[in-house]
Amino acid sequence: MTRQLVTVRVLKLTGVLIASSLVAISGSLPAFSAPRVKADPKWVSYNSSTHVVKLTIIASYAQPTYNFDGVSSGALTITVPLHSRIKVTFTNASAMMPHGAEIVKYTGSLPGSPPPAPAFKGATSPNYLHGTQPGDVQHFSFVAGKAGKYLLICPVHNHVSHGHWDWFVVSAKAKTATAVFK
Ligand SMILES: [Cu+2]
Repeated sequence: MTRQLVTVRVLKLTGVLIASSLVAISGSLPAFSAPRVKADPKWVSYNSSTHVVKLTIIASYAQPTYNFDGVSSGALTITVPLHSRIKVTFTNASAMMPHGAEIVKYTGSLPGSPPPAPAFKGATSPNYLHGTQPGDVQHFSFVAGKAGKYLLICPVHNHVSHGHWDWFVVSAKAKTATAVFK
């Protein structure tokens, strides 16, 4: 009896290992087929005295897909108060390819390549058209000076068409900064 139980447990463990391997393999497929891993809510914070938003953006987070903070294609909406200063820590967690970050005005459709200029002065990762190299961490900062609907995009060639974008909203009504996942 005991021996049988042990066998079952080993089989279960093997099953888990196989499942993990499948997840790892499917991670190389487009983002919509990959499991979702959401960011830590602490990655967005707002200081109402200094009007500073601290924002952590990680490209290719937790899985090797075209994602920001784990999600793609508009599944993340970051909202910040109008006139706040956004201090971004941007990490490219991909082991394979460059990724960047840029805030652009939403015009009713997704931008092509090359992308338009940033919506606010300084609202890109450094060298954004070429992206940040795998494993690198960079910082950039800008003032969200005009209310409206914007996109957080990866400006690297054709990445938007692979789903590498999310929403960025500048709100005159917002009292704090938030990140909402679909
Ligand atoms: Cu990208």
